[in-house]
Amino acid sequence: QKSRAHSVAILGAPFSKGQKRRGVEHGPKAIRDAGLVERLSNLDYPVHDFGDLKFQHLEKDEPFRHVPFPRTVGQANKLLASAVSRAIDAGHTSVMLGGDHSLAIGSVQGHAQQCPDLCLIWVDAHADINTPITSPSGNLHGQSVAFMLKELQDKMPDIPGFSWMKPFLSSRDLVYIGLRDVDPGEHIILKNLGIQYFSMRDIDRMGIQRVMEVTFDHLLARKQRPIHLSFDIDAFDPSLAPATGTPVNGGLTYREGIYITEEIHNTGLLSAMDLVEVNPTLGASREAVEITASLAVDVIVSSLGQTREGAPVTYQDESA
Ligand code: Z70
Ligand code: MN
Ligand code: MN
Ligand code: MN
Repeated sequence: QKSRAHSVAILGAPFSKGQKRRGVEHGPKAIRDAGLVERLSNLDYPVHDFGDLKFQHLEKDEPFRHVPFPRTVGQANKLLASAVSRAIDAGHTSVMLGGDHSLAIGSVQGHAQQCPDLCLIWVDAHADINTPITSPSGNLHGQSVAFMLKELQDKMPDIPGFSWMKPFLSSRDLVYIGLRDVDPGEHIILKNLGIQYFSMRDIDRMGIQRVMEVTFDHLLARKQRPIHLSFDIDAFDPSLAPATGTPVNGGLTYREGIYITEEIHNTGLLSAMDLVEVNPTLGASREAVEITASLAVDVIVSSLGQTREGAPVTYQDESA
């Protein structure tokens, strides 16, 4: 499998109002401090770090029902969507550093502005597919996918802050990997829409290699298309990724997580990715934060082509 030598755009998204715990807005700094740019420069790509987006925090932002900060989250995602769209348009592979997972709304929407036929791989302990009606918490980071899906359009109320976007993704163009904490309303949606998902139980039964085969059969058999990878660090077992807001026992091993990203790289189709929910204020120790951030870097460099088996020598030649 060959992949075009793309440049990489890093977009920091220091934002936490998609959930109620502060601190996840420091995720981009923690991931950069863990050596992201140096590790990427070992690969064959030019890396453009565009720094952190500057999000506004609105003074007046009344909850919508029990959903907090709807306008702040909507406006942040609008800004992020245009940044991702510009990065893709300029020929980069977009790497968005969160921030909480509500940011996937803007990241995937901005990617879809340039690549309307994209497909989405969502690696997470959670399905993040509650509607504002089904959500037990109200938190928008548990609702990101519901904003994207065309099939949920008439289940979604008009939420202030989101009039700039319309649902753009079909439920058959989405696959989940790593689920183990799914709310009752989410389970009904997954089943009603026939969404392809692989829970941790499915990974136990099938093995990660078969899970990835079926994932690509489902998404790519009809045609090759750009992939958006949205990776929530809480997909990993809490022993590997302790510094996150909602750790759930029984998560991905290191090798399962890296196998997922190696296989995605090997398709040659990765076009944008998110790495979200690293919260450096939640680790029990400095080491807990550092292993979480370092794991995030491993996920990103593996998605972009770092291999465990080494690689042939390549020569830097921009004219090639
Ligand atoms: C729950 C909700 C969630 C991440 C928690 C949890 C969602 N289903 N996502 N942590 N990353 O509030 O909707
Ligand atoms: Mn998530
Ligand atoms: Mn999660
Ligand atoms: Mn090159």
